[in-house]
Amino acid sequence: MTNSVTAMKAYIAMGSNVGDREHWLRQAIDTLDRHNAIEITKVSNIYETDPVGYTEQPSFLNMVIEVRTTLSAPALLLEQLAIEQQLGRVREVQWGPRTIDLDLLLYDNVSLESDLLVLPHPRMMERAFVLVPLHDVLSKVHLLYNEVKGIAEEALQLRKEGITLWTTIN
Ligand code: X6L
Ligand code: MG
Ligand code: MG
Repeated sequence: MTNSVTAMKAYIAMGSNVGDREHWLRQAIDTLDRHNAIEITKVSNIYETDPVGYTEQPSFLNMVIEVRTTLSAPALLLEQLAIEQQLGRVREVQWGPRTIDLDLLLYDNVSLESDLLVLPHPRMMERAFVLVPLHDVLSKVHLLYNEVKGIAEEALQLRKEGITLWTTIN
């Protein structure tokens, strides 16, 4: 019954490369924040990044948020998927353009591998578009902080994945 009473800290990566990208990011934040069991506690800068994986698509805006939630990790993931659908995400091409993508990176210090969800996110340490905004918001006492900081600072310096600061949300 742990998760029904205890708020857990989680980190969610967000990306958009269709239409008014900043609008979709703000809509996703607002929708998460309106959920009774989710509180937004930190919001990273927004970065513009070159598409990775499938490169023939528009550039992305990427950011990461920290939330506190009484939802379990699978329940939080389902909420993220619901928001992707509410904001008009249509899964056409794998790795293709999307109004909004919400990826659960970290949930407390949980490690898990189920068919639904793998935590920590298995590819997060390889992606500048995840690590640079994660470094903005990750708790300095988190087990991964020093590793994230080192990779993120170098990636931003080298403009890995074309990463550049887009804007800072209030
Ligand atoms: C080889 C093969 C090397 C595949 C990389 C990397 C595939 C990332 C998919 C890969 C490979 C992904 C975003 C993106 C996507 C995003 C930026 C993905 C899934 N999402 N590029 N590409 N931002 N900049 O949010 O992450 S598609
Ligand atoms: Mg993604
Ligand atoms: Mg995703």
